[in-house]
Amino acid sequence: MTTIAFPQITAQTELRVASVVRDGLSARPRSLPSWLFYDPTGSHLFERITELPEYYLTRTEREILAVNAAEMINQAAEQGGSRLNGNEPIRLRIAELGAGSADKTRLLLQAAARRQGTLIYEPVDVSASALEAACERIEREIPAVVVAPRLMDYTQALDLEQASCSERRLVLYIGSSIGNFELHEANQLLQRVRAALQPGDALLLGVDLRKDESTLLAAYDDAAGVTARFNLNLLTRLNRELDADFDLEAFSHRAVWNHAKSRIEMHLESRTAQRVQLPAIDLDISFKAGERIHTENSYKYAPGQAEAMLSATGFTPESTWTDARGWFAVCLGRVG
Ligand code: AVI
Repeated sequence: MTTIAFPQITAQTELRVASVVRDGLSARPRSLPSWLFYDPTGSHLFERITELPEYYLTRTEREILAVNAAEMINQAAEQGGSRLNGNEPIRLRIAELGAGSADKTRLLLQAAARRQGTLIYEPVDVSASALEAACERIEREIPAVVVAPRLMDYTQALDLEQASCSERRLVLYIGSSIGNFELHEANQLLQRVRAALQPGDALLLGVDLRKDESTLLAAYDDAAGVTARFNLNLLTRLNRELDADFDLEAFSHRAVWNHAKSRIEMHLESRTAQRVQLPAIDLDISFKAGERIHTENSYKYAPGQAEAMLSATGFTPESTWTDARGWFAVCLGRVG
């Protein structure tokens, strides 16, 4: 059982929460960053979202991985230029950004373990509890995998240990998490990943693709109301962590398709004119009826867009795997 403690990160997070909430709620239009969703309740609600009938993303990506994991692993290990000498077989070392529950990752780890026997897996996450859950699950289910957790905020800095000369690193950034960043931020993140890698290493990127509006809206406004609870939980978090007095009954969940920007937006809409106080950050806000707090963007990529982003950030796009409906894509980019 791996126990991960890192109190410094908790203190940094508290300061960061106070600062982003003060800035975001004082701005017009008002906004909050989507990483605030993921307190323990929010993480649990997100896991429930991934199982909803309307939320096609996780299921579709899992299907793609289930069919293609062996090919993805073989390609990551065997193609592309090599920095390796002699006849030594190439071993993959797999890192994953935002480990989450590591559910779909198992398919890739199992394929890699079948190919090379044992394997090092480095889940990278800012949440110690998410890392612990991922470690516990992977160590229990795939004994051939040695888990080496990395507690860090990869959106700020990515610091991976140098791989040995007989290893090639494969970084997983799956689950469409890149879609929650503005396009320029997504590019910066990919550049940061590129900078942490060496020639021959590879990135496996999962992106959600554009599709009809009704499918998209249902995925972000499900009939059971789980996504609404996920969105509103952000206010519960501010009540708890910043002594705020948001009345959850006085805000509604809204999911909107922004066609021009090709993204689903989530908002919290004030049902009435009301005042909210956040004494911990010395903020007092007056909401008009109908005024919104923008809480998330989820970009839906055009076919070929992820490959173009990989090219623009120093990777050579080598292969793309998709599902029969063309709803989701997993792309392999190689460091040249
Ligand atoms: C984590 N991320 C990829 C999810 C998404 O679909 O953008 C977060 C989410 N928001 C609402 N439902 C799920």
